[in-house]
Amino acid sequence: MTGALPVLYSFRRCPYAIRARMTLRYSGVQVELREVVLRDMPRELLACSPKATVPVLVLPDGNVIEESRDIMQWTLAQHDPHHWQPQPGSPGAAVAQDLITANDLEFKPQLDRYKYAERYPQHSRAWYRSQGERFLADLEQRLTGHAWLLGDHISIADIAIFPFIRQFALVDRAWFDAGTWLHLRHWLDGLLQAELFTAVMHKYPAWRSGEPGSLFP
Ligand SMILES: N[C@@H](CCC(=O)N[C@@H](CS)C(=O)NCC(=O)O)C(=O)O
Repeated sequence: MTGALPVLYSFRRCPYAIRARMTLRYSGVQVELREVVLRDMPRELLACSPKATVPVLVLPDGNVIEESRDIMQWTLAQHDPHHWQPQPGSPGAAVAQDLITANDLEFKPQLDRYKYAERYPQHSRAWYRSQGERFLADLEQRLTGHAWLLGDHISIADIAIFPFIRQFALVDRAWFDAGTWLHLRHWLDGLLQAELFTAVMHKYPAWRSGEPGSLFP
């Protein structure tokens, strides 16, 4: 493995890591992928990112990008062939930022409580689900009459949010399929079937210290 590549510490099923890998694959920026075990984070990762979450991107110059959203931004700044990134200062740019923030700060905690309701006995699973449904309703409205969240063009917002909607739907797919999320379901299923997603879900062996990682994409 060449030492000149950025190193991506990743975990296959982590939604934050999925959106980072999808963006890297789209942009064609090559990295050395190191698949981690969450409960046994490698010391190399902890040395450069003590907060101990994935994904983390370590650049060849030693800079460390510790947030998946920043990894997406950095990657698109390298190469963005189909303009996932809205024009800076455009209304689309503001909407994308707001949607991703709502996803990360409001919807993700609701998703966790819905998914792991037994750990949060204050409310029922259905109650936590109803909290998350408000975000689904917003997305459904945006997708009514448009293929993508910002309009007729796929963007960073679709990819940043998709892995979390996937998880939400997976908690009880029968419930999700029976709901009124016609356009959201279509959007989700399209992305689930896209090569961009299926390819980044390839299973890599857990990385071991001192061994080369895997070339990605
Ligand atoms: N804000 C971070 C969140 C990353 C995150 O929470 N990743 C989870 C996995 S999905 C993690 O590494 N958790 C550490 C653990 O469970 O020990 C980002 O966007 O990258």
